[in-house]
Amino acid sequence: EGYLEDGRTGMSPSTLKRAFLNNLFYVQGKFKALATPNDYYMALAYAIRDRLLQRWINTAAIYTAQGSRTVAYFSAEFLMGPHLGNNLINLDIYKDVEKGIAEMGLNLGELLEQEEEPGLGNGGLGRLAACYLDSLATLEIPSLGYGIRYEFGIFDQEIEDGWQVEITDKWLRFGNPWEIARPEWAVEVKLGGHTDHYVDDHGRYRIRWVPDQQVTGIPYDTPILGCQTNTANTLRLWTAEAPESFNFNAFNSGDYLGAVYEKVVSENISKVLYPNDDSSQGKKLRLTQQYFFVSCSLQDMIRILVGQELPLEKFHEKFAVQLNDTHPAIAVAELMRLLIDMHHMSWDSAWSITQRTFAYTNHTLLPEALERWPVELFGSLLPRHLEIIYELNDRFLDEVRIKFPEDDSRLSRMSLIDESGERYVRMAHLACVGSHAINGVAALHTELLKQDVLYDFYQMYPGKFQNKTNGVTPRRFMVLSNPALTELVTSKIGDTWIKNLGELQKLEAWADNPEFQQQWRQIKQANKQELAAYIQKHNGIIVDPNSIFDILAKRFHEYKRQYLDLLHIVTLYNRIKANPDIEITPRTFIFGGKAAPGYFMAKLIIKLINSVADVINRDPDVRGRLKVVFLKNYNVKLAQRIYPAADLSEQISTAGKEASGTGNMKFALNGALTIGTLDGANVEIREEVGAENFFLFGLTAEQVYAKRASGYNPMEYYNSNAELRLALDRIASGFFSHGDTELFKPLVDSLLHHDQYFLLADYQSYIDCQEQVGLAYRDQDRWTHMSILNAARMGKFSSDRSIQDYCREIWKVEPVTITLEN
Ligand code: 26W
Repeated sequence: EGYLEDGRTGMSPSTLKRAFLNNLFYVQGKFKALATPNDYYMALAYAIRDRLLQRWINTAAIYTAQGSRTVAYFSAEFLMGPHLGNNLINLDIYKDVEKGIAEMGLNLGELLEQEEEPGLGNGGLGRLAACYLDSLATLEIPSLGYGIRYEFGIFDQEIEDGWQVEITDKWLRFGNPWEIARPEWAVEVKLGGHTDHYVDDHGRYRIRWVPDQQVTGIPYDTPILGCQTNTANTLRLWTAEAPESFNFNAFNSGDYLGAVYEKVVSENISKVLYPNDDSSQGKKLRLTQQYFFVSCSLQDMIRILVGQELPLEKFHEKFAVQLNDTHPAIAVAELMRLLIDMHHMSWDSAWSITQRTFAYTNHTLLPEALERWPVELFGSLLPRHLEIIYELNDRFLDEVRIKFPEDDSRLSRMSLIDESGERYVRMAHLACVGSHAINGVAALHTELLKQDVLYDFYQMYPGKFQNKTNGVTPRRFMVLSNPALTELVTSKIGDTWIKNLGELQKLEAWADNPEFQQQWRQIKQANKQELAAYIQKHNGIIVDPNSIFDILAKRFHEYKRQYLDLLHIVTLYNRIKANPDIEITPRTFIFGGKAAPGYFMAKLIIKLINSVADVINRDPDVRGRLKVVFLKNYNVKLAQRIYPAADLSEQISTAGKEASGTGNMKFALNGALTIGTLDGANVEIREEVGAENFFLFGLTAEQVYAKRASGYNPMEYYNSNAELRLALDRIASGFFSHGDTELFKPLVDSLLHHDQYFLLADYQSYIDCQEQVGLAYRDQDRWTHMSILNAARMGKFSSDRSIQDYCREIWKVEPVTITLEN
């Protein structure tokens, strides 16, 4: 009594309230009559940031004092989503804050809406990195995320006349309360120029890189708080600036504009995220971005090592570096350069350290997404690295020759340099050679890597290959986004499932309990109503919360087959037109996702969805039984609204194409049933939930390969399947395009003449399976039973499980407990 909690660390409701009002006055310079929603958001964010700082500083102090072994997660993308709500959950003060905010006449939900999300990623790969940071902190693993602080993240998607329009994402416009700049830890990065071979003062042969440009990397740190622990790790993102002094000469000689131009060129490096998640286009700026953040990060790690008075020979003992796809794979050559040229280590010692430092995760089987850089371009930006890669390649190919004598075609297949036409540096090969572990992101994907994409490397180094099935964080994708379901679950099995998702299995005991079933249904219904309100507000479409919410939300790509979903919709519509009284389970089809700005076919599919929606939603014959909705600007914020409201999760990629998928896990965790192919992690989801609780259709990966090999002819399916023919003819006829028969011709033709992704081969199986979905939904008890079992059996797909596997089998790193000294 009479004791006043510290205003910056105290967690009682009254202290939090005082901190909030203090910030409103002294940080935002406002009082309630003048405050905007953003002022309130900022005031709360700064109050929460203070609580994070206390944990962050204690964490850093303990890691430094103990010299802890540390994971460095290198990723060109971190798709974090809004921080405030997640931090409230992980601090375990969400409810208290919600109440305190309400007592001041405000609404926490509205404040949370203010946060501009850091969309520093394209999709699955970037979001996976964010889930992994959450799990690393929750599991108390010393770790750093290293990446790029893009000034503009993934574009905002607008829809105009049914077409996608891209708008720059100015996420830093109102400031970012979650980051702290650390200019005192800036590093210099060289670019371009040439190398210089010389003999030093001690008569030793040395190589010097003489660059023609230099940029400064400034680190910006964001604390990453674990759930119900004091651990707060760091996400360190680099911004590129012109070095203070670099063009001082030009400046002094009167070339003011020249000097300013240099500054602009430097700052371009961290300006914008490349919005492609499908093809590698060999753009020099992209390689510059990759090299920039990798060089900054490795130099930063050497600074940390030296600061802890550890010798460079211990680099791999101090750090485990994970390469998130090949985007940071240049790190293999950069660490070699730093150790050899800058720190005078021998080649063999440097190589041993390098290989023991890195591990590589592959995220894609699409050949067009494998990164390769024209040798010319590569050498003009990184002349020294090209020399190092040539030397690595000579030594590597000697190893291959010893293991596989007299096999020239193998040598050319495995070479770090593709010499079949124009010469390229193959980044996946560099990553494989420079790493001690290589992993795929789902069991099937890892098998396909071993049998196909990385077959030669598997033969060469079978011991390097491992599987690490992806996972998602239940904190953001359940506790934060689905509070009602969280409360129901906790009321039955306690709350330890939040950090130990396997415990959800205890829900199985309730799967047939009528009262529990009813509560489960009511929550889904309420979540659907909320999404329905969002749809009405943003699309002006009224949807029926009693209909099946059938949702496909992910990046647009032909292999993900949004178009197949559309063929089902058009088929149902055709049935209604042919027989208006037909019995049909009412459905609301919801789509969300962005297309790469240069991906014509993906953008045309978005246009087709919106065109079909315009017709179906208006047609009185449909009598509201079908609705089609395209939600614009699918991002983490919107995803958090979508998963809790889904009945049916569409995971319909061509088997053998989707490496894992992670949305599939988030939907099922929130009680959606999956209709899906045997692709990526769907295979394992089905294994876990049981075949009887999963709607399976389509060819297997093996059948797809066999069909391709024996000559696939989509026209045969068109000719022999009347409903399919009718659906395609409707689209081709201009029915959905005001009579324009040209607009969607590229889409129809691509199916009839190529159908690279086997939509027509899978069409009938999909339609039949959807029929089963409709029937199952009519039996609400059965559906609810399946829904409960789906959620109850998601334990495997927590990112905590994934991270534990990485820690034990790749990183060999242990937790460090953080205590709060003050
Ligand atoms: C070079 C252009 C480029 C950019 C990004 C090519 C490829 C990518 C990523 C690898 C695309 C991506 O996000 N892949 C997804 O990674 C997820 C996390 O492992 C998987 O769940 C998805 O199946 C995979 O498509």
